[in-house]
Order: sequence, then structure tokens, then C-alpha cells
Amino acid sequence: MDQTVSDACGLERHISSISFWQAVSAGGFKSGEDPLRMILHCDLDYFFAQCEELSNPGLSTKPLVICAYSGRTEDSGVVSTANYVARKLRVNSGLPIIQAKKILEGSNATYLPIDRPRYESISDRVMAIFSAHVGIVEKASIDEAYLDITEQVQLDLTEGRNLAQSLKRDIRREEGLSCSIGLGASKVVAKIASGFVKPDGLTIVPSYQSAEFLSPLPVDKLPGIGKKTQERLRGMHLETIGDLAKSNIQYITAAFGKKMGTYFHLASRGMDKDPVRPRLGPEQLSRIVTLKENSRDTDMISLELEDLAQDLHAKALKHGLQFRSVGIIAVLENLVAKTRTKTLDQPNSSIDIIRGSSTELLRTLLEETDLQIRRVGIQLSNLTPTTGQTFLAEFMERPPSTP
Ligand code: DCP
Ligand code: CA
Ligand code: CA
Repeated sequence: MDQTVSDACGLERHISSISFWQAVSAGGFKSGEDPLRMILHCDLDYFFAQCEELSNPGLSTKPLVICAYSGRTEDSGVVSTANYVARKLRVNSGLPIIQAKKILEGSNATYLPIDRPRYESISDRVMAIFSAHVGIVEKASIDEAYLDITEQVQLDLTEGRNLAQSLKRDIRREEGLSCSIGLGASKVVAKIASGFVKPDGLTIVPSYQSAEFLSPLPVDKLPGIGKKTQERLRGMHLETIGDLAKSNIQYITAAFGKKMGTYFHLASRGMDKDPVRPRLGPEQLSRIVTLKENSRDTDMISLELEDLAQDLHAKALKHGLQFRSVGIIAVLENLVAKTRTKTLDQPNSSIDIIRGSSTELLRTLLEETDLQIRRVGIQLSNLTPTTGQTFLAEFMERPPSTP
């Protein structure tokens, strides 16, 4: 497969850095220190246009422009994105459609409107592929996500590279799409690295090379620095990220305020503590019912829990979600609400786990109070998309017990 593997300072050097990384991670960290992380940023190439090429492969050899029509006149609006054939001719996102048509005159270009629902369903499936490989996935936009692979690859760069390559292979095999991936020790480095080689790139930046990697790049490569800020920085003789990294923090803060100034100061050195925050689908699935009468009878309450378990299990399947935490909610006779949660070793989609965990949590909760229960509910949280593969537990599931 035509794939570019690049490294900020050459692959040989990054391979030789493995022992350094392992030495640091094995040493442990003092509390308050930010431990080393390994983060991937995956961004699909010319996304809307690539989706259109999927359904019509004939489009890929000529310029393809996806248009965000404003509706005023036939051609008013801007280019949403374009394939790389059109980009070579300098047709990029944001260019007015009229200008794109002038540039591409006589080139047999195709112009299509945005078909967002289709791109969204393709995006959902790609996000599910990420979740199948990695537990901590933050969808950052329709075509990109951050993945925290620190624990999974034990900070081993070769393992990190292998994981990134298998993600690329799966996205290509399952969805026919190419993407570019950056691996770095922070979100900001991973994000800039994913744009370093495109399309179909993989750029690996070992943690100790973060500043070296960023240094020669223009300041507008840093997320949050647009054309206006770039102009202001140029006026201060700060053209590259390296210039920004070397500058005095007070100088930057005086010009841009404390929050932005601190961000520029740290990000220009590749330092960014922002965690990868899973943000996929609903945060939780829950249902609560009022008992026919207040009770402490575990058999009777378990019957209610059985209905709730079946209902939530069906909901999770419908949404294509697995859960890692099962919780019980109980409103006591004095109207005080209590919750107890159990977190599982790994994401699960089995109804038996919902049944077993909720009954167990109910017993624990009853041991902690003498009061009767008025309302009871179950909550599934820590949700991640299922991968399309059916879990063995699903096959082994017992039919719902009949009372
Ligand atoms: N998009 C848009 N208008 C913009 C920028 C982007 O409508 N000004 C849409 C179309 C893109 C999608 O968002 O396909 C993703 O944006 P990216 O910035 O990731 O750009 P692409 O995926 O198109 O290209 P690249 O290969 O550079 O990632
Ligand atoms: Ca993209
Ligand atoms: Ca993107």
C-alpha cells in the first residue's frame, strides 16, 4: 500500500529512542507531574470528497469539488472541500465556487452539493473502528478523533506505530477510506503531526523531539492561531513555533492575555495537558420506575430490575453501544436518592451482566439502610460503540427468566 511513514528527525532515530522512553516510564512519576502520554490524532483525507469518490470511483481521476451552496444565486457559496486533483490546481476549502469554476474551466471537474447525512453515517462507522482498537476515543469533528493509546502500547513507539498502521489498514479495508495519523506525547503535537504528511500519512514524533518537530513550523500550525493572530505575531517578529517557544512568557501574556499567552507558551513547546475525553453518543442510558408499594423485598424489587435490564439492554443494542459501568438508583421512602455503581474490567453488552450487577448493587444498598425503597432504576454508563462483532457472551445469554 502506498503509505508514507515519516518521523520528525528520521525513523532510525525514533527507533533508537525506545529505551529512553521505557526508562522514563518505568521510573514512575512524582505526584502532580504530568506522566508521559502517547496520543494519536487521526484525520480522514479530503473527507467529503473522498466519500463521494467511494460511490463513484470514476470521480477520483479528475477534479472533484464539494460545494457549500448559499442558495442566493446558482453558483454563490464556497468550496467545502476538494479532492487532491483539484487541490493541485489550488482549489481549496473556503474558495468561492465562482472562482473555483474559473480555475477549473476545461478540466472536466465535477461539482457536488454536501450530503451530510451520508458523511455522518460513514463517520460513525469510522469512529466505531477507532473504538474497536482503543478504549479512549474523543471524536473531535466529523472526520477526526484523538485516541489515548498510552496504556495499550505501554509507551512503546514501535507498538504505537503498529497500532496506527492497523487502524489505517482497517479503515481502508472496511470503509475504503484513507486517513492521516499523527502520534505524539500531547494532543497538540499529535494534531500537528497528522497534518504533516497528507494524504495517507503517518508521522511519529517521539516525546523528546516534540519541540524540535514544532520549531520550524509557521505559528498558524498551532490550533487556535488564525490569520489575524499570525499577523499580530509577525508584527512581534514571531514567525515560527520555535520563535514563540523561545519568547518570554510575560511578553506573550501582555499581548494576548494570560489564558492565551500561557497556551501559546506551553503548546509551542509541545506541552498540553488536555486529556483525551471520550465523547461518543449519549453519556448514559437509564430508566427508573416507582414500585407498586415501598419495599425491601429483594425478590420483588429484582422482578422490576429484570424489566429495566431488558429494556436498557435493548436500547444499548439499538444504539450500538457497550457499557463499562452498571449503576443502580434507589429513591428511599424519605425521598433521598442513593446510587451505587460497578465498573467492569472491559466494555460489555451482556444482559446477564446488567442483571447480575444490578441485583448485587441492590443487596449492597439495602445493607446500608433500614429504609424502604420507593423507586428503583438502572443506569448504564461509560458507553462506547460496539464494533460490529458479536460478543461471545451474547451467544451464551440465557433467555429472559420467566417469573
Ligand atoms: N469543511 C467545510 N468547510 C471548511 C473546512 C472543512 O465544509 N472550510 C468540511 C469538508 C471537509 C471536512 O469538513 O471534508 C473535514 O475538514 P478537514 O479540514 O479535515 O479537510 P478535509 O478532510 O477535506 O481535507 P484534509 O485531507 O486536508 O484533511
Ligand atoms: Ca480531514
Ligand atoms: Ca479534520
